[in-house]
Amino acid sequence: MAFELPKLNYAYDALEPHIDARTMEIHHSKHHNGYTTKLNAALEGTAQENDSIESILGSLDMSNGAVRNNGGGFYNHSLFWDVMNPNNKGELSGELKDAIEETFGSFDEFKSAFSKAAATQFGSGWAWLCVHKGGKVEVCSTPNQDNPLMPGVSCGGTPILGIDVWEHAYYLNYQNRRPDYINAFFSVINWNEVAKRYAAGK
Ligand code: MN3
Repeated sequence: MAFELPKLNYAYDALEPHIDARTMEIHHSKHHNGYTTKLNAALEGTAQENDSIESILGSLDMSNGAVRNNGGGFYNHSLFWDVMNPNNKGELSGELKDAIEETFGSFDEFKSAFSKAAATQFGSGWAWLCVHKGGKVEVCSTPNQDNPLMPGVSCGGTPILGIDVWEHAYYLNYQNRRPDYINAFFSVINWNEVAKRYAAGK
């Protein structure tokens, strides 16, 4: 069964002024759609074409560039849309808050570590908050469309929060000011969704 471009749970302009509507529209309908289409083409007729994306990435042959790039792109963007919320109603609380404070000392120190990972990822890539079995959290970054589910990539574990730092994610609104985009991202994080992913992945 082919993968489908997931629908957003909000309108393209719902994250303004933090992320502009034009960026969201191109990012979702062009970039994410392209990864989805190319992933399906790469999987068609292979033994993995009915597997879950998590299973495909977890057992990935890293020399398979088509599945690595497009499977990563499909998964990463699907997560990215879900961990944002225009209403920003969720608050960091409960066991995820405890885990973040245990690892980083405070929310502000976590924000600093995550922002630094995102700002210093050279070129295109992603920064992540991941959970390991047992509940410990970790921040890391990956180049291109790699992610921590892939064998031997960065911090491992299950990504529960991610920010796209490819220029296509922010250039229209922020040009070269990646740190401003990263800071704005913190205004639209859907902590309820991140907590749900933490509970499932710990
Ligand atoms: Mn992108």
